Amino acid sequence: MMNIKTVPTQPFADQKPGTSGLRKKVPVFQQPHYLENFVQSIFDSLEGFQGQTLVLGGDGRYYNRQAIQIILKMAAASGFGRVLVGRSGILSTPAASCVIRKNAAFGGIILSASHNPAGPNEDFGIKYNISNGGPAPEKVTEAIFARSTAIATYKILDVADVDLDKLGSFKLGEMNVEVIDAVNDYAQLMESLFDCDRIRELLASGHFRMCMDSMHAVTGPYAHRLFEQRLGAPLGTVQNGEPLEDFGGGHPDPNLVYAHDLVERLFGDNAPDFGAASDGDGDRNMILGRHFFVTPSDSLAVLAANAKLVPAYRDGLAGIARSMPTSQAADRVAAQLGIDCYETPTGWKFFGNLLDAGKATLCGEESFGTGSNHVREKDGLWAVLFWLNILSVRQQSVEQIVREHWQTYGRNYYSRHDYEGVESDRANALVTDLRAAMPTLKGKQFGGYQVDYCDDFSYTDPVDGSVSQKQGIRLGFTDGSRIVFRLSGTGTQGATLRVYLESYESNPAHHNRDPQVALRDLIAIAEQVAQIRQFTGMEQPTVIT
Ligand code: VG1
Ligand code: CO
Repeated sequence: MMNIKTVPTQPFADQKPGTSGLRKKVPVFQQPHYLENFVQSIFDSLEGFQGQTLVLGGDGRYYNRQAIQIILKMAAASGFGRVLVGRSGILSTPAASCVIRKNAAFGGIILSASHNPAGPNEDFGIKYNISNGGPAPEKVTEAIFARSTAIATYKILDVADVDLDKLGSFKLGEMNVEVIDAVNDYAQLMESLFDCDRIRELLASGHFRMCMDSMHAVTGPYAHRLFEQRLGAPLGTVQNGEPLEDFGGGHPDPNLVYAHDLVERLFGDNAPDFGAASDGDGDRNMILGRHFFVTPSDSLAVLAANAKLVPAYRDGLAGIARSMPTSQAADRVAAQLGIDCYETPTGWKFFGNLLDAGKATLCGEESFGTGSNHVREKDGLWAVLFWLNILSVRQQSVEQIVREHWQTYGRNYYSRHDYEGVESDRANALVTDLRAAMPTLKGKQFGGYQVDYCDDFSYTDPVDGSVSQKQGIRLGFTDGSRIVFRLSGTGTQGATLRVYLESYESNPAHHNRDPQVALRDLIAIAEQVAQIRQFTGMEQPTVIT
């Protein structure tokens, strides 16, 4: 006899998903009914899942296990036929996408706040992915939010917690739960895409040294299995490979600021040839060569230009897609290849339709995210393997490959300046003022730069025609340089202002500049136009990438 409880509840007003799901501090999620309300709102906005499969897993952060117990009991009460859950509740974001696709699941719930710090007073997050394995499109997230503002009850099975640490299946009410190996399907997929023999030769050669920093987040088990067990890299190649509930107290955001241990090694004496890091949930990546940093925007362009070296992309790319603030380096490769380049709003959910429709093969964001049509999420370890595949074929250093790329296509100098923890009112006031100034900026001269256009980016999805407005204020100059302003949609405290800066340099004699120097004039223009210091009360950005 199934014991389904119907629990009365009241709406919470703050369950609007952001760029990538709902993210809040753990104590917010721990409030009675908070998580349950959101999960029931997801289920209530879906149709036709009775008897179907749900995939469930997370990045292993604090509250992951408790949340999974709750969601399992709610899925059983709502009539799912089967839940595939990663052992110990672990699935990286790209692995969850892979498992959804491979098992033709109805959808998936991913528990993650990505790179945001984890722990009892840090961040937690939840998002829903649809049957293509990708983040729910805005239409769905809006329906979930609408439902969350009206919810009155949720259903949950009244049973004891289940054991998630043993592989195998069991019944929860009438629903099957299968505890699966979190790595298998994903590792198989990776091995089907790349030239593993060559990568193995490279890694086992003894001439090439690699260092992978999993930052005590979810990719540890994946990286150990792939690099050390399957591809022959020496033990110790993966560092910080044990996922911890608080990520070891760190901030698993793979960039020059937060991945400092790795950066020190790659820029130190006797540095390895190749370094990489991934984020909390495994969808981001940072690529380093010896004494060399690859900008994510450049990484996308280099992957695209070298895609034919990888078995999965040997027949060429259908197209490339990048988020609007991402540099235009990939556009130049697309032009050369004679393929389309799409410009989407920030967030991976906007790539799904392009990938499904076969319009794009590779996608990327400036925020250390790259991916392809192999899943419907950005994929950190995929990008690392892609680079290894290129390195193994070209037998050049990371730096040589990027420098040659710049010689061929020119260099897009790029940087993002983040102002974190700004008071929300002040950040909103900055944006309001900037919007008001927009009409006066076109044609204006700032030193050597003339404003070509100024707008608030609006995107019309070429597949389903849906429109997303106000996706970032763009200031484009006649020489192709750009400044973009937008507010983050993933933070949990105050507001984060992001300022994206880009300029183009065709002359190889000028490819050696520090981006902060090359972009100095644009940085000053951004300040002049948006009065960043005055509005934020900050003298400089909190993070520069
Ligand atoms: C940020 C990035 C965006 C990325 C998103 C989710 O969003 O800028 O490119 O898709 O995080 O990535 P925002 O709204 O804070 O700028 V993850 O790895 O945090 O899931
Ligand atoms: Co992430």
